[in-house]
Amino acid sequence: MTTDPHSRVDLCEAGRPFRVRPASVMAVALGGTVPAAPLPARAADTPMYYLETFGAKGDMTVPLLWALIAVSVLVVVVISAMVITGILRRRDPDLQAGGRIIAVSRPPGGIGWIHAGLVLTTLVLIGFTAWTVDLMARIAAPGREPSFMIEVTAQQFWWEARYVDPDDPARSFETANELHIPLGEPVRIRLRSTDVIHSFWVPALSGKTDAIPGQINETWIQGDRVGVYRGQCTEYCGQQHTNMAMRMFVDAPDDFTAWWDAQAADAEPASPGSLAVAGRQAFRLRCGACHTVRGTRSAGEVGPDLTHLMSRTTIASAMLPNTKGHLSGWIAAPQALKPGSHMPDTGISGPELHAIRTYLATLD
Ligand code: HEC
Ligand SMILES: [Cu+2]
Repeated sequence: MTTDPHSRVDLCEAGRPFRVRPASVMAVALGGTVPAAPLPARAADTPMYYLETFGAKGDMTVPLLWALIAVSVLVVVVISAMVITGILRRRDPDLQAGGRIIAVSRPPGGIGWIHAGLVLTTLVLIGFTAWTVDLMARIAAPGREPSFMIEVTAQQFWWEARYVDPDDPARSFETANELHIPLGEPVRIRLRSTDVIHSFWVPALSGKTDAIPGQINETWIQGDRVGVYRGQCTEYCGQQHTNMAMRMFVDAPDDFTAWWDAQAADAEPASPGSLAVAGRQAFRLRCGACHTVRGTRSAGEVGPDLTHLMSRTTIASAMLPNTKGHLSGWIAAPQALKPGSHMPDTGISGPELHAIRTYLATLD
């Protein structure tokens, strides 16, 4: 069994073709912000595209990026023009005038160009160094203190996310691979890794921060447009590095609060006597050692928390859409879909699979 490439979650999210909006690119390059044209929800959906950003942190970084691109292009153009001019204006000296060999000589005055070039390059480099250092200081901390924190633990090959309510520990909860943040609010991200070095990156919102075993790295993120943004592990971490993606939802404040409330709740108990109850028992035996469903006796810590699995749009680190078919395929043969992932093929029977899937469908 192989993965059908068309069944994967589209890189461009929501099937939206990759598109640069020149007006916003210019505005950003000139140090401004993206014009806040009223856009329908999800219009900010972008693929792994970082030249246009939708969050305070990314917005601060992008002018430097454009300036570096502009200077690099300018250098290539100027150098190419000089080389071409030199070739066209070349005069072949007559090296053997009257049978005598004449040494090649350089016309005087050329050294001035070299000095000018050196001075100019040095000034430009110093300028960019100063800009970079200043920018790094400005993006080190958000403009105001974040109201909550997400503890993200990178694992081969998925993202564990623990939302921490600073005032009410009972409202803290765990989820995986699909993160939600409220519109226009800075959120602190505390990064850990349990195995190898990974790196957290949601290009349209902010730069990269490594997740290093034995170390805690902190960063922050902010989304200023409602939408879904793709994130990706950006430090090679093993066989399924490519499929270690994530989806970051920037929600309107009310939607975010509703999402948090739903996530913090335990799973609804399955109705007695239903197939879902049989499924829950099979799940506890087959899957409960690795997966938690809050409110049940399954409390494994190896894989993603599945308490509200159905609230997620994708599974297996944004690799597959969360549909009935993909979910069945994943449970039956994770190693065929994502070879090397840490979920083993459990060899369950057809009826067991049916019961477990029916049970999982109740976890919304
Ligand atoms: C040995 C531990 C282990 C066992 C047993 C196990 N899983 Fe998993 N499971 C994982 C890991 C690890 C992942 C993350 C895989 C990845 O994305 O790379 C995962 C991912 C999943 C996901 C996707 C979750 C998401 O949001 O991405 C589902 C659904 C799932 N498992 C269901 C099951 C079911 C049902 C069973 C029992 C038949 C089961 N698992 C047994 C470890 C396990
Ligand atoms: Cu990784």
